[in-house]
Amino acid sequence: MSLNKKCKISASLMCADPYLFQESLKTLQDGGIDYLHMDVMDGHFVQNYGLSIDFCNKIRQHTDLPFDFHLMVEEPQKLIPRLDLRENDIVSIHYESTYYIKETLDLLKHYKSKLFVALRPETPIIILDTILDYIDGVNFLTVNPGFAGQKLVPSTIQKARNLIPYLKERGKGDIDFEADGNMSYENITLFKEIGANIFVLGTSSVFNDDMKNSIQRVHQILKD
Ligand code: S6P
Ligand code: MG
Repeated sequence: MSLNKKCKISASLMCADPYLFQESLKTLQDGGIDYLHMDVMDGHFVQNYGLSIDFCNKIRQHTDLPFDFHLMVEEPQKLIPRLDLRENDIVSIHYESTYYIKETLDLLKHYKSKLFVALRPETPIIILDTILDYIDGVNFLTVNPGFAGQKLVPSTIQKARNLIPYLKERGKGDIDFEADGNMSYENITLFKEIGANIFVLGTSSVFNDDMKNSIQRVHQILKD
């Protein structure tokens, strides 16, 4: 099922080889990706550390691509003012990461970036009820947040199938549906068919020895 939205690619920079970073960034840009996905972690909300804020802000100097921040941190409202946010960026926060969800969404509105709420595999869709009017999209995690290279949690397939009617019934069928985690060519095809329109690409598809051709292969899948 398609929501007739243009499909977009968000490349997960935590999957880049640090040694080849400059080259990989150029390949991604030349390959026509839409966003740079920045996984920011604090070692508490998830048991890992991702890209640092200073690192993300520094990358701004080397690209005009919009950023797609995925904040896997407790109390994201404390960190948001330190991000170099731009108008076309996406920022995802997890529902469970703060008691101040509405205040955090209000804070983000001030920066004019797109506001997404991230759903872990176990987080029920119904939690969106009270915040649907404030968000531009859902970052739908198909793996447990925190690590690249995981396998898709099977129950997320039915959950994704439930998301589209849930949104449409509430008049929100036009908000973005981002699929994040184990987006292999097969899973991109499946989630496109389900209705996702932004695809986070990591080790499962483009971060390999042949990034250029892998990106083209994803473009081909998304345009069919
Ligand atoms: C996981 C994170 C993701 C990963 C992505 C990596 O916590 O939110 O954005 O970077 O899943 O891709 P892959 O293909 O290795 O799962
Ligand atoms: Mg992510």
